[in-house]
This record gives sequence, structure tokens and C-alpha cells, in this order.
Amino acid sequence: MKIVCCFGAGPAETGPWVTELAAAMPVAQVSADALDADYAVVWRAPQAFFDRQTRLKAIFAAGAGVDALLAMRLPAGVPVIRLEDAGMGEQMAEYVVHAVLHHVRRFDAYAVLQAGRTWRPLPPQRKADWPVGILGLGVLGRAVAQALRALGFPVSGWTRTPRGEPGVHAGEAGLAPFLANTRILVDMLPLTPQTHDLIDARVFAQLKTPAYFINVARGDHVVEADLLAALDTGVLAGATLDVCRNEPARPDHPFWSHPNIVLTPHVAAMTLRHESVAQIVQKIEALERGAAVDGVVRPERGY
Ligand code: NDP
Ligand code: OXD
Repeated sequence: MKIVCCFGAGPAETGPWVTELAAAMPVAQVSADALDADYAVVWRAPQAFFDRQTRLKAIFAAGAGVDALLAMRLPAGVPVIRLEDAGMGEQMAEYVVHAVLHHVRRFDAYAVLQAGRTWRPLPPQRKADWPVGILGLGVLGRAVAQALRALGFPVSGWTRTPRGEPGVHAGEAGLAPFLANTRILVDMLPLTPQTHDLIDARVFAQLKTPAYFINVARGDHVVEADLLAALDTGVLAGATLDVCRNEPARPDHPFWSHPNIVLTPHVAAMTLRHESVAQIVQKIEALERGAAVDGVVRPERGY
């Protein structure tokens, strides 16, 4: 069996994946250049890579989101399989919990007071007054929901398909009641034609105010001018953004210097090679036995 790895960032990133996959799966020939591979493991691989492959049985994405991969011309009929958690759930929970507590425990307000050398305790806040709404309650959204609930925050979610669970709203009809009950909005959706530009002035206006916005998903979900306007008019008290529409953000992007935005460079949940290789190897072994695996992307729904 042959496995080929291709990471658009180049040989420095591809090499360690080849080495680690080969060690984890001694029966496989793992390389960066096979043209007749059975399985491909990729992240941001160029179009020419897919055009050269002649007999792939499956393509493994070394990430959770597959929007960039689905935008390529992929070999017809070859399933795309994404990472499910593989150590990202814990990272997402840490990132979002940090952002929520930073705001609710007023670390942002105390930073301003410190800058002015002002020793002034602010009134305590009740978690019950800070309901968190998570857009996208999938593998990673559920990990975040669990961590926030354990801290005592009221948490609700929004999904595409109804679940019949309390606090989980679904579909277009479920968006308004979900937003009306949310003060901290966390974006954890995949990028699909339905979620592109979803988060705009209309969405911000329906939140309990002053609201707070956390985006750990994709920048293309957000109409950035509407986000800035919501901050400037006080509809949003602040935002923590791990992503933006064009990454890396240009030096003159307003997010860098906005006093109420915390910006990080798409690091909320990074792909952990060891955990990812273990998951991919397990799935290849299952496929070779003819067994079904989870995490198979459904192209018609875009995730
Ligand atoms: P999942 O596929 O497990 O979950 C996606 C969730 O979004 C599901 O609950 C799904 O609903 C919901 N959803 C999808 N489309 C819609 C829609 N049109 N309306 C309402 N709900 C919708 O994905 P993961 O949890 O594994 O990952 C989520 C995203 O996180 C990734 O796609 C990626 O964009 C982002 N990400 C960001 C990282 C970072 O470092 N910033 C790292 C890793 C991921 P349903 O349950 O009905 O299917
Ligand atoms: C992912 C990401 O989707 O890193 O895995 O954004």
C-alpha cells in the first residue's frame, strides 16, 4: 500500500508527516512523491498534486475544515475524510474559555484601568447574565459547550439538522430564537455556501447587548464592515478573532489596532501531528478491512 503526503507549506512540513506515518504504519510505503498512491494525506496541496494522482482510494485532510480542499478539482468519486478532534477539541475549549473569561471577568477592562494606573474594583458579574450561543455544535463545538457548562455558563447551540435536545436550535427558523438568547456568540461553523457571509449586522442586532463575539471558525462567515460597525456602535463590547477573511491579515487591516479586538493568527486549534497520524492510520486500517469510517465529508452539504 502506498501513502503520499503533500502539505502546501513545503518539504519542511511534509517531511515529518512522511516520517511519522511510515513509523506508525510499517506495511505502507510512505513518500512525498508517489503518483500511484492508495491514500493521500494533505493540507493546502496544490491542484497539480491531485491532477497527477491516478488511483487514490481516499484523501485525508490534515485538518477539521475542508472548505479549501473542496474548492479544488479532486479525483471523481474519491472520498475526503477529515480530522475529527484529534486533540483539537481540548485546544478549542481552552481558547474559547480563555476568551469568555477574559471578557466576563473583566480582564479587558482592568487592562485599561492598569494603563491609567487606576486601582478600581469593578462590580462582579453573574454567569447567568452571559448566555453563550455556539454556532455549529459539531465535534469541536460540543467540546467547547461542555467546558463552558462545567464552569457554570448557560450554553445553547445552533445546528443544521434538528436534534431534539434542549437548548439546541436548528436551521434558518432556529436562528432568531438562538440569537435572542445569546450574549456571547461563538462561531464554530464549517465554511459552506450556506454559512458564507452569515454573520452580519442583522445577526449582531439580534443578540442580547452589549454582546461579545468569538470567531474560531472561518473569516468568510463574517461581514467585516458590519462587525466593525457593531463594535463602534456598542452593539458588541468586543471580539476575539482567530480568523479573518484574507489570511494573513494585511498590516493595515483595522482588526490589528482596534481597542476592543483581540486578534490571533489562526491558532485556536492546531493540527497535532502525532494524534492526527494515529487517527489516520486507524482509519486506513479500517478501510483496508472493508469497514466504514467516521469523518467522511459529504460534498453536497460542504462539510
Ligand atoms: P463538524 O462538522 O463536526 O460540525 C459542524 C457543525 O456546524 C455541526 O453541528 C453542523 O450541524 C453545523 N452546521 C453546518 N452547516 C450549518 C448550517 N448551514 N446551519 C447551521 N449549522 C450548520 O465540524 P468541527 O466541529 O470538527 O469543526 C468546525 C469548524 O471549526 C471547521 O469546519 C473549521 O472551520 C473550524 N476550525 C478552526 C480551527 C482554528 O484553529 N481556527 C481549527 C479547526 C477547525 P449538524 O450537527 O446538523 O451537522
Ligand atoms: C482546521 C483549521 O480546519 O486548522 O483544521 O482551521
